[in-house]
Amino acid sequence: MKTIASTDHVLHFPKGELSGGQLVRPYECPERWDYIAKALAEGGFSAPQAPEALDLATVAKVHGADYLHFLATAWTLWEAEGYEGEALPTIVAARRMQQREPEHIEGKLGYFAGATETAITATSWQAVQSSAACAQTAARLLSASDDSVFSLCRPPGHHAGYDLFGGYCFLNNAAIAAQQLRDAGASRVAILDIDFHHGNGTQDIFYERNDVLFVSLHGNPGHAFPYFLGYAEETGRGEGEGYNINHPMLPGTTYDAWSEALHDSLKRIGEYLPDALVVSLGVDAFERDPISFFKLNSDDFTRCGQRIGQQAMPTLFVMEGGYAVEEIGINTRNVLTGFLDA
Ligand code: OKP
Ligand code: ZN
Repeated sequence: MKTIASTDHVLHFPKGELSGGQLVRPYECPERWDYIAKALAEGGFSAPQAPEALDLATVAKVHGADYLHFLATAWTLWEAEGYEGEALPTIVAARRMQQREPEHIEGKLGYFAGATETAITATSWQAVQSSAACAQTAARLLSASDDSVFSLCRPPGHHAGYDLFGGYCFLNNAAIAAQQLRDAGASRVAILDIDFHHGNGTQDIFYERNDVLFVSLHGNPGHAFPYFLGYAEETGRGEGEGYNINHPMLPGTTYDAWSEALHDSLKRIGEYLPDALVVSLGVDAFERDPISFFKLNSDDFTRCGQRIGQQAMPTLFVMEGGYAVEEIGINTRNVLTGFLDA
């Protein structure tokens, strides 16, 4: 299994994340990438390959043009105001307010904010594009001939909606991979999201489409970020009706219950007969993750990978979350080795 990764990830590392009423060192930090790369090398995986250039035409099929223009110019506009800190949204386009993009950068940040913890820095956009390029390159390899590929994306992507950033995400790497697979000839693509958090951005992007099935296992939105999406009754709309499946689970969920949802998800995915599977691979369902509440242990991640491997589908793993930094490498590698050993 090849790994696609870009050292550009270091270009996105805000000094502050708004958490617990403070600006703290972000949970989503560059060491996450280092630990994963190290664990893969120690596990005998081949050295990561750099991505090809990102094709923004593919990105423009899953994100709005105004949103992409905002991401590309946000820092310049922010800096021009003479602000000292990093660009953080302080207001959002809430209920009963105009959904209209303002001229001022403060307003633009709020208009495109899906959450307010995530800062934009001078070099974030380059890191974000390189992260998406990893997913797109991995998808090209899968379309060409590889059976499975791992895209070591950082920053992650599954909270990035059609025109929303937040939850550490800017471009939806898994969605870009799925779109790339479609454009290269796949008739149907399934996305399995096993990150602890609901992939609200991915759901948003494909909610009215039946060519991409989205299935997610995550913390119940009544208790967990992103709080405002991810309930079981969200099943898709229009042509997409029936092609969105959510498995919300409560605090304390262990592998016994979690794996039942996994088995159900993979059964539904099998029935969909996809030409390819994209796995949004977060390992924050881990029992010692600092911001999550499931109870999977490191061996459970191996079992999870084995179960995914039993589908025997062309599979692209896209890195999402995981914040128990010292264990993120082992847990990620366990999923991949479990998959390969299935
Ligand atoms: C991104 B991914 C910490 C709260 C964190 C944002 C979580 C984003 C998770 N005080 N809220 O899905 O792993
Ligand atoms: Zn997560």
